Amino acid sequence: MSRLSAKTLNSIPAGVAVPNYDRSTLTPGIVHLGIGAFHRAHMAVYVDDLLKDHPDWAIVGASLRRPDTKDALEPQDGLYTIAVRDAQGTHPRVIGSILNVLDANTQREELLALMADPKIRIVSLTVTEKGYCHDPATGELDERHSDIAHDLANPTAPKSAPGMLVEALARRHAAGVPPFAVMSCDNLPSNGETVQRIVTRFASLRDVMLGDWVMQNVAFPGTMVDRIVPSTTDADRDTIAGLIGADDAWPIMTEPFTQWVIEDKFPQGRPPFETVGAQLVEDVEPFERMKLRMLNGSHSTIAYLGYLAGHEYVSQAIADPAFHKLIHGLMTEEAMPTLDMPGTDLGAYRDQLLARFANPALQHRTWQIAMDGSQKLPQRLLGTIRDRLAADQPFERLALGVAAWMRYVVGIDEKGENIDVRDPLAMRMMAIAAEAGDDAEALYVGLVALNEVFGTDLADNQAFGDAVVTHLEALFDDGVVETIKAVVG
Ligand code: CS2
Repeated sequence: MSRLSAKTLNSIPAGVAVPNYDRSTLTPGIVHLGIGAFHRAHMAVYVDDLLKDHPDWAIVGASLRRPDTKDALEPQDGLYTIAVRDAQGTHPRVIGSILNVLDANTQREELLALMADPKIRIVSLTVTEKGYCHDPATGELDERHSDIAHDLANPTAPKSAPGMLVEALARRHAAGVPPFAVMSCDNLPSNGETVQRIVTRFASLRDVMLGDWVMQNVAFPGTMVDRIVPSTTDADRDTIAGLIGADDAWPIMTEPFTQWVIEDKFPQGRPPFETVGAQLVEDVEPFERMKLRMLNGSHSTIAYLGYLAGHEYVSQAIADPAFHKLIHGLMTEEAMPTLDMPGTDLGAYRDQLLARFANPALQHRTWQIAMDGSQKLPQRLLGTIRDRLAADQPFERLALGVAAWMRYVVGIDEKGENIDVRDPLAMRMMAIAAEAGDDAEALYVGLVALNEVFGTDLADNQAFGDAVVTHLEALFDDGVVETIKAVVG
């Protein structure tokens, strides 16, 4: 079978949508750092929808860590398939908005030169939470991070996302080119402001004047991004080859739902995202908070408990009535009261989330969501818990989510099998767990002392400690299934 590429595009069967524009007329307006599955299922699709009338907004992607996406897409001229999965089947479409992918490690100069080019007006990012090299509890740059130390010592040859952004901005500043807007599409709280704080701090550490210039001149629009995108498997590749009649080394499987809320702050212009379904708003924060606390808070809770209960996929966990009741309660009783969203029917939002989690065609691994918990917990569960504590309201289900994370990072499941815990703090957490053994209190005390996750306020909070330790003891003594049953009654 031939490979998907510009040459083979016209032999794709009718019925599979392909780019509705002439790719040879495209020019890049966006550089995207972190060209993973999420970007290709989300922003790249919105851009694909508008290139016909706005060909100067195509994307050049960059991989900062592994060149695997570049290796997959290069022989395909940047083309790839996205397949929407629902109960009716798998619906493929070929996306053409990514012109090419640069590997930041081997093509750093080329990438920085492009980022410094006036035709690039937006640099967007999906580098995951840990890619910002920050302290998740405070949202400040982690100045002791090894990549940050490297980039401060070698500012013109950076490897971190903040280092790349600042070097490109410094080059623009020196050349009198107005700055690009920096648009984070990651699940960070107040992602625009958070990235502004991190990038400005990094720039000031390089040079105080540069820091001031970044502070005064660079726009950091916030966004709320939403689409569930499981990792692609070999079976998915086979399915896609069957549907499009060509091999695609890296198709993306996703759900029908997609949402993008963007703060309208683009001094150098932007594509008309509102014409292709995005919501442009003045203040994105309430949307982000809703999504992080409702969707992602539930997701992480399902991931840890679900994995420990032997569920490979989110849909399997949520099909269990006890899980369903727990997550319904977590959202309704504990997350929704902390949100201020006039005009939004939060009950309908919750029901839609429960239905999305239940999509059996999606095959979203609990293990995938469980990754990088130390970077995710603060904005998904801990902020909500802080608000509940401040209002003197119960937070039992949220505390169970935190306890499940603590149980998970021990690295051994209920059958005694090893768990492949992926997390930047994995080594430290495993050491804490080894020390604690099966003593729930000791495990809690060790983990809660991770200030970059819990801050000092939660570590010192008796009510928080009591709630988490009680659940942790139940998880060790009775197992996940019984613990959930006890909570949902
Ligand atoms: C998930 C998210 O992997 C995870 O941590 O919770 O990637 C989630 O699927 C997206 O935020 C949905 O928009």
